[in-house]
Amino acid sequence: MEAKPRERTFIMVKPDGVQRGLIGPIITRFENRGFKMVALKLMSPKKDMLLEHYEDLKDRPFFSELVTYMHSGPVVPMVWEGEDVVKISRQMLGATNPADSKPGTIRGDFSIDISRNVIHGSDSVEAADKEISIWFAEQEIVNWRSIDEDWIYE
Ligand code: IDP
Ligand code: MG
Repeated sequence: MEAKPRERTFIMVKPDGVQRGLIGPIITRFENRGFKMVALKLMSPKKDMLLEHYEDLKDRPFFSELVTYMHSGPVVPMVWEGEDVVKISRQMLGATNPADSKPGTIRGDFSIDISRNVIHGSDSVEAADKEISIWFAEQEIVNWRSIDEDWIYE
């Protein structure tokens, strides 16, 4: 059955997260929180997609090493849906630098180095819309109603 889409965000397990077997644990956290997955795939990203995805950071000194890192292996892009999903996901990810990420956050539990911080999450609804359109075609996003919906939301 179809449902009216709630807010959406773009989440991606980075190459280190995939290599370290963290796809499952990361997905579990989003499922456990009550968010709904509406798109998922495993892929080797094209460099052009990474340049577009990280366009805002192109003048930063770490940009070329960031693109090399993100291009170093398969990634798992996803779209998750739910009330305030952008803001809550950022809290679940933790700070960009794992040294500042609180225990209990994904980066705070699974990473140490800022340039190997296992996961990406959109920082605003506008960024989410842009990022979703870079990584997914319209027909790859599935509009479905979860049976949990009536118990997660009032
Ligand atoms: P975010 O991923 O928490 O949104 P951004 O500032 O958007 O953080 O940076 C994007 C990604 O670039 C980070 O997740 C991290 O992988 C990388 N990055 C950010 N700052 C640094 C740095 O100072 N050195 C190396 N990599 C960095
Ligand atoms: Mg960012």
